[in-house]
Amino acid sequence: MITVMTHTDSDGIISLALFLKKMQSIRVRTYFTTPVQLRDMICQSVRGKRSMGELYIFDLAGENKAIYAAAIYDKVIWIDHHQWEPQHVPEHVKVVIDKNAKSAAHVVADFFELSSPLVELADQIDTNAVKDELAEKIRETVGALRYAYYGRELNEKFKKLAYELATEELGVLDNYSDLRKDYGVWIEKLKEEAKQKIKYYTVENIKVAVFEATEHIPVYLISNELPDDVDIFTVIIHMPPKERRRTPITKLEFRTRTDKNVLKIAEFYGGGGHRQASGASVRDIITVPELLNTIQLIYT
Ligand SMILES: [Mn+2]
Repeated sequence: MITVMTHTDSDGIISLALFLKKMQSIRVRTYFTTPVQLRDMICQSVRGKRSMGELYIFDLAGENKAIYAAAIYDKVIWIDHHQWEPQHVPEHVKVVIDKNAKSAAHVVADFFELSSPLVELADQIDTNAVKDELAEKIRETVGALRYAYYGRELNEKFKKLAYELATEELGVLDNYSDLRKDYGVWIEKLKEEAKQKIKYYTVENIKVAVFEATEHIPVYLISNELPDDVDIFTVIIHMPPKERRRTPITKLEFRTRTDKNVLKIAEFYGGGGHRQASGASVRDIITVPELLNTIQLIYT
């Protein structure tokens, strides 16, 4: 049995689609996850299993413990384009990182020697430089699914989309147009809210914009509307506590409009990503004054 763990975003889904194309759409166990949840997910995925089989990981930055966890599988192929350095990699684990690649999908295609129109679309989406209508459709479909579903159901929807994309008959995206319409209405409201709620600060010479939210939002949509001189755009998402989780969790997303290296601040908070787009998940409440202090500490 083949297990795939991939990122819950367009790049992760396209990476999976390319892999499925290579494997001629055989059935695989699929998990959509984030770098923060990856290690737990690997551990959960092997519970009660006698034979592990192969594990493929796409578009997810890792760390040593996640590599050790993954190594319980018989063979591991881990393909990524985030900035991280694997250490102590066992022989049966192959980690391929191209941090200059615009998308993980690109690295997946290179690794499996595939050529596909999906690669260019993933590159556009993952670098927030969408030009083709198809790329926009994929990005919006993924956003719309995430808006309409959650948990196991969302996983099933993402998986279905990946199998559909694997056929490269991109007309299937039209089946999602009603869903995208509903999503569009929500997006417009969100943009309005952002306009009113975003606060601007200046830390020494650094221009900072902050948006505080209480649910996951498509960060690029708001970032794209910001003035060109915003050095650091932070979305602080205060996740509501769950019954089984008493510690508050704050999700942080960082973007820049001026090429400021926002990977640095994500790493400070234990996260990662890219120089121009990064994020972290913190088991604490992060306040705006605290964030501004951190920016001063790191960048001045
Ligand atoms: Mn990516």
